Amino acid sequence: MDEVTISRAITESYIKDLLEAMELDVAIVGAGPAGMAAAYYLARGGVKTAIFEKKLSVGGGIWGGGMMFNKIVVQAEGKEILDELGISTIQYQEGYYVANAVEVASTLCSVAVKAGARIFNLLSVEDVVIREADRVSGLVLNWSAVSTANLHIDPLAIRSKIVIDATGHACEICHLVTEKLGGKLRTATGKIIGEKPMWAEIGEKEILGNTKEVYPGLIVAGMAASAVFGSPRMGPIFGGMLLSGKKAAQIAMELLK
Ligand code: 48F
Repeated sequence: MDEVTISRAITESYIKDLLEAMELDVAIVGAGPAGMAAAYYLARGGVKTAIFEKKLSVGGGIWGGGMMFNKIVVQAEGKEILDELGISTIQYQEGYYVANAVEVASTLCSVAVKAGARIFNLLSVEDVVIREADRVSGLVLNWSAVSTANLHIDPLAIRSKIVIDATGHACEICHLVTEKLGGKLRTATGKIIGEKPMWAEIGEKEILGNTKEVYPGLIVAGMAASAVFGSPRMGPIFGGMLLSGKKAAQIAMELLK
């Protein structure tokens, strides 16, 4: 084995992937449950898609379950997605199904990649690209380590027909659009309304209605959708996140037609 050949193999194949991701149909920000579910359904539908995740690991809030008890709960509709992906669940009571958080995170990642989605970890989205009368048309990327080390290094950009904000509670892409661009979101106020305190039932009920194109070229999914539209948080019930990711994929596919 030759060290330089190993290094060339890694460098060339990574650069090839990155070059291919520079022109996407759908760019997803955040590899939590919503982002990975969206990536899976998009890639399965033949859409050229990639996720950009700022952390080392994918999975977002899945791994920790509820308060580090690494189990998650889904309702019947969410269980259908877990069944489809071959993830086992145990019925706790009627309508409450428990899954192993580690199995959920690793399987979601695996099915998305096997379906053809690319996942780039350690890359932070720090801005959006705007074109055609204020349409979100791409992302501005930098290594997460650059901001951690507070280095002054310019980013690179990719183009994408659609962007999905799946950044969770922080709804970072919607913040960029409103604060930096002064853009009006399709919410009651035109701004980010902000997440409400916990109410699992209402939070889960409202998340699908909140999953939509919130600005031209920008779809919001998962907890970001709840935060943007002012719905309650729901805690460690994850069915809504998976269903929201699936719906975001469907909306993106409609918009791409
Ligand atoms: O937080 P996260 O898991 O969002 P989600 O898919 O799911 C929410 C649940 O985990 C949980 C919940 C369930 O009821 O309330 O909180 O909506 O995943 C978001 C991912 O986005 C990444 C972040 O590291 C996380 O993995 N992320 C956030 N901002 C950026 C980003 C950014 N600017 N660039 C790249 N990745």
